[in-house]
Amino acid sequence: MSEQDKKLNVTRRGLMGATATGAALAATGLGTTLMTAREASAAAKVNLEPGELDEYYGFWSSGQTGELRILGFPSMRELMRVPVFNRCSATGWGQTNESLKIMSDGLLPETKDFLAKRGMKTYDNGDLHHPHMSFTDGTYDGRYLFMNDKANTRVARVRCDVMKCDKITEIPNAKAIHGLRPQKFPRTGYVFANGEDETPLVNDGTVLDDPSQYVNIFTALDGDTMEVAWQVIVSGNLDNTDCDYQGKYAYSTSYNSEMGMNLAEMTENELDHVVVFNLAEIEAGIEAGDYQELKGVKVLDGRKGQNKNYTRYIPIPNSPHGINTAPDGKHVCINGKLSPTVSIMDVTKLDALFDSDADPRSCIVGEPQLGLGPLHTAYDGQGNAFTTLFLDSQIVKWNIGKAIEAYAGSDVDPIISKVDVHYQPGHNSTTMGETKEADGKWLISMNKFSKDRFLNVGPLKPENEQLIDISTNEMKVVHDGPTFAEPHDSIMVRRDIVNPVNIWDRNDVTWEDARKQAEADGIDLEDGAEEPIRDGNKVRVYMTSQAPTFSLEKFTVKQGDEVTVYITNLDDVDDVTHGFCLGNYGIAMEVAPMATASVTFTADRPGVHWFYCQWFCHALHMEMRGRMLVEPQGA
Ligand code: RUQ
Ligand code: CUA
Repeated sequence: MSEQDKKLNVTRRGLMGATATGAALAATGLGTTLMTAREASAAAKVNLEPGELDEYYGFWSSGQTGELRILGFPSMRELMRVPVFNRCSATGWGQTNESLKIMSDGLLPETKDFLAKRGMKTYDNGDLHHPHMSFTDGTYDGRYLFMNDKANTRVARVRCDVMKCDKITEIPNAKAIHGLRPQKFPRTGYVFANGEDETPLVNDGTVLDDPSQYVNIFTALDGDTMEVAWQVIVSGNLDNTDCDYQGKYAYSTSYNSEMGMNLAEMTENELDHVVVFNLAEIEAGIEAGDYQELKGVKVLDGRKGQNKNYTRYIPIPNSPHGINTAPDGKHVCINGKLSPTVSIMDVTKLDALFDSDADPRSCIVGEPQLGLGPLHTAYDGQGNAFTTLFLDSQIVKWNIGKAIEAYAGSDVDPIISKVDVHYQPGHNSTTMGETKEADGKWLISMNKFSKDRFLNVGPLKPENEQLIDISTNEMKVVHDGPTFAEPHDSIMVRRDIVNPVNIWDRNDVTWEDARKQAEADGIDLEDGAEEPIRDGNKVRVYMTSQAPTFSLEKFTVKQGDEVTVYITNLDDVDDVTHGFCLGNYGIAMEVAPMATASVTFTADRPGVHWFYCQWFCHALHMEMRGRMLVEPQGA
């Protein structure tokens, strides 16, 4: 425990300390009414003093905005936005050559063709639901973050050293990647990704109304290379996924075992299922050649009734949604959604399902009734679980051990307490809660509706994310945090695990292509070139930036030239980011300390065009500008 943690714990328990904190808050005008000791200590931790740092990094998804967000937690201050699937005006993500390479390299050839016909190199939208960090030995290791794109069936990776996306892979054969989790043990390893929408296996436009030809696909990527390792065909569509702490199994909820195409068909069955994937059996199946190759991927058949050892189907009440492995390494909560129950699966009983064809329900060891609309469960690492109740607008705290006793026949009540949240919670997360190091300090409830909680901003409302102190049995909402469209999920990572750099390493792979091109042109990126390099109608402009100047004050090209501007930022000082914005050409990008960035465009507007630095970098930032002359055709 750190010194700061010890102090906070003492404050929480000690009456003297609490009174002092309460008095201090009252004196600053924050405490207007009498605070309980516990309110005072929680409030003191949420309202950090100016300059004080948060205890946790929060990594937030942004749904249809398509970016990753970094928050300081528990203050809930937004620290950074990391563009991933979206086009970003500030950083040039989706326009610079470096970002376009990352966004397009991993697309399928058919997608590249499809987009090229629309004049695009990549999609510029995405739907990012689930950000998760890479693991080593059951806990976060600070290497990477992985995330899904439901809209365009992709998986992306963000490097935690520079907090930029470095790989995006489109998943073949599957449709709509939704649930996503990295392997926890021994390391990541695999990244598991669920296809939510079922389609005909060969989707060439000849099949619409024959459900027997529709399949759904579970995918494992290699987290190191971001290539698809293998896929398994399953029955029913896949919703959320997680995996165990032994490195043996992954499992996914499935809400449409009927393979229905409309609402009535999809919700017909009383029981849907969880699909359990046996990793060793799948690897052995590939070894033995028991797969078909589809779009370059080895695809195994794990459908119901195939009698293969790749999968098992465990019946679960109607339409389960979230699936969350507890830090005890043994229990997994499957959230009922349309059923008021959470089903507790014991992973140590899964071996028997595969070895001896035991009754699939034999691994369900508890099924407490918790309330209406259970969607996701988080943990405190002390045997308790926190489940969001979407329809009740509540979080319920309950005890896993007691729920198991109750299922076995004793009349204990597993429910400890409930707290109202505002309103309609989807995901919830606890600090370090999806690792074996869950610390039970904070819970965030990610509420889909905010209604009356904030000043009215028109018909489109923010969401509301509520911070809940879970240090005692009675949960306490201590902060409301509005967020824009539409974070689904979040993780809170202890700050000692995340260690980004302050300036780029000049040898970084991000601008490898730029470096190669410069070498071919006989130029050092760090020196720039005094004149544009002409190569037919291709023109390359090499500039450096050092506050408050660009190395070129002007350059000349011809109308119709394809121009590439390379900027290398020679300032190796924290925070001295420059930008390059070319007026009335729709061009803008970020160039962080010691980075190179480049952008290519056609100079089809003759005349003098100013370019300027678009990141406030210096007292003479406004003066950091220059001219591009485009000579008219024929001149
Ligand atoms: S899902 S609200 Cu896209 Cu994570 Cu459950
Ligand atoms: Cu450089 Cu502003």
